[in-house]
Amino acid sequence: MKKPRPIVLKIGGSVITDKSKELEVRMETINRLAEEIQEADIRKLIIVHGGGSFGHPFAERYSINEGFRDETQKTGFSETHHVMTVLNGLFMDALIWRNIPAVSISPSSCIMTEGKRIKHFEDGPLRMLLNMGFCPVLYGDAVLDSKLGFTILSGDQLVSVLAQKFKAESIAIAVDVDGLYDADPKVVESARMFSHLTLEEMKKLHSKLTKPTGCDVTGGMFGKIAELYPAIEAGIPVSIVNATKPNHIYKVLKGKKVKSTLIEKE
Ligand code: IP8
Repeated sequence: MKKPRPIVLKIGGSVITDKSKELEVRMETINRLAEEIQEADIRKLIIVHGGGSFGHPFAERYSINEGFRDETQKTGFSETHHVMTVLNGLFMDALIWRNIPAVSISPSSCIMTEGKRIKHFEDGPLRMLLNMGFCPVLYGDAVLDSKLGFTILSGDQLVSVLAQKFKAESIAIAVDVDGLYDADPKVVESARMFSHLTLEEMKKLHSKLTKPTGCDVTGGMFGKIAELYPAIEAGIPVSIVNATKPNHIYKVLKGKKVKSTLIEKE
């Protein structure tokens, strides 16, 4: 029997937190998503979540993304990592109380970047967890960088690397809009949503995509998609789906039809 390939699910910070208020969690959404994940009962699932109103305001306050420049940033690095563990803890609670064998993996303890790109990844424990049927959960984090001292690793770069490393079957990106639009649907009423795009079409569209709104040090939707190109190039399809709507995550995990944008190599 063929070994099942994992699905990588990224849950955007704008879904599980309220980005207009610092450290504001959307606990109801977290609980509903945990229920949908439990219901879907995926054999191999890796979850990554974003920083939202936890990681981003702290990363910005202390310029963590720009690297180590002065001593005062050090507690900022600690705070940024710490608030991410707090958000992660809330998410882990919701998963584990629903009997999902989820195990949190802190990127700052197993990943180092070089010039903001993942260079070292101690992936042995993650690999074994996955093979044993656990559900590893990672998140965007403050990490050490061999050139810059430290930086911010976005959940999206992580998703792309994980999907390629573990030969994922697919990637699901959970956001707070219905998919990819030719303009920001929260600003432009007539914005048109794409239900299917090839990588080529995607690249052409690139410059028109929504720029980040609010506080997001890793580039919002624009940065997200660019990070996924290598994974799409490797043949891994990406679905962008609205996780603020009930059952959308359940459906995308089960491969059922749901309003979303599918991006494929060809
Ligand atoms: O929300 C960034 O992760 P993202 C995490 O996936 C931090 O871009 C610490 C700002």
